[in-house]
Amino acid sequence: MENTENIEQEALKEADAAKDSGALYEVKMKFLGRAGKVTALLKNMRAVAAEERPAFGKKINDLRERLEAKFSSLEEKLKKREMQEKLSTEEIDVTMPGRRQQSGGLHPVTIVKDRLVELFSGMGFEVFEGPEIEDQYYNFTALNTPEDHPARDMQDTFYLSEEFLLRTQTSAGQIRVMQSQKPPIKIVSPGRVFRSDDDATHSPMFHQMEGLVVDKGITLADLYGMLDEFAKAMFSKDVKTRLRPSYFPFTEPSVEVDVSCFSCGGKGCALCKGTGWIEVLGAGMVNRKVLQNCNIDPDEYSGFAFGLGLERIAMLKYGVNNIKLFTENDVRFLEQFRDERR
Ligand code: 2U9
Repeated sequence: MENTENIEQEALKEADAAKDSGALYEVKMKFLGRAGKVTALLKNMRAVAAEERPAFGKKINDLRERLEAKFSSLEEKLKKREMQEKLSTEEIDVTMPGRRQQSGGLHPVTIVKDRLVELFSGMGFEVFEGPEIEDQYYNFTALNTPEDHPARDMQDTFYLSEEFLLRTQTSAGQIRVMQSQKPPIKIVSPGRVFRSDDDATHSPMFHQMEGLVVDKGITLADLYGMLDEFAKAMFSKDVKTRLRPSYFPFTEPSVEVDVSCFSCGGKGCALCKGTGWIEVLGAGMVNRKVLQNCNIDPDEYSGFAFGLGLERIAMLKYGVNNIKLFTENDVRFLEQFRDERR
């Protein structure tokens, strides 16, 4: 009983001496906390004679209530004082320059992709994105690439197993569309492709966009007209387009597509290496064998296809001289495209 009075005096004294709400909290814990002195008294109940226990218990509970009331009134006072102190010492300098909100921007390859999707959607193409992991059949066999073609070589293609590989061209996915849909087919496929290739203009991962049109009566003239529209919209309305003969297993005839140099207008400069022309993509009429592989009768239907590298287009459009810049993600490079829209 005596002990409780001493403890009360001690608690009141220490509480009054607390300089701030933090110190007060410490005092409160010292007495009322789980390991506090008042709590310890309750734990000592056993040492008290049975007939005195009710009176003793009440005494401690009363003490606890008195102390709690004391602590909360002191706490309120201290907190109020602390808030006033804070308000009178802290100040806001409204003349300070604001922190600039750094806004992000789109990656140049995304900008080119979006622009192309917009352009081809406007011409009635649908977007189809196939899987990045393909098998030999879709990536090569269906596209008329012979068993011994160098493109199939381990040195050029990343194999995951004997059968599965990382697609080297998005046309692999377009085969699936041809097998599951009847013509007319009019699709573009943007996406990542992978080739074991590595220098200033080639990267083991890059982005392509391939297009495919299959219907009755499609000719090379349709391809040429469409490509000419594409080149004018993508580079400049003054550019001219020309086709050169080429070879791809999946198209016959195959062409390489040049645009007149949009930097010098065709007179010859560093960008076009003095030739006046810049190669931008490959294309051709879908090989009869590819149509047959997809159960499309080549005597009834014909089609054209084209493929372009998004990094290549971005390099030409924005004057980028190394393809690695697109994957390094150096902010000093990327921020130059922040306000670029197309
Ligand atoms: C199907 C059949 C044929 C797509 C085509 C090219 C020509 C071409 C290159 C451009 C730069 C690849 O990324 S690159 O290295 N592509 O030259 N691509 S024809 O032909 C197809 C597409 C789909 C069913």
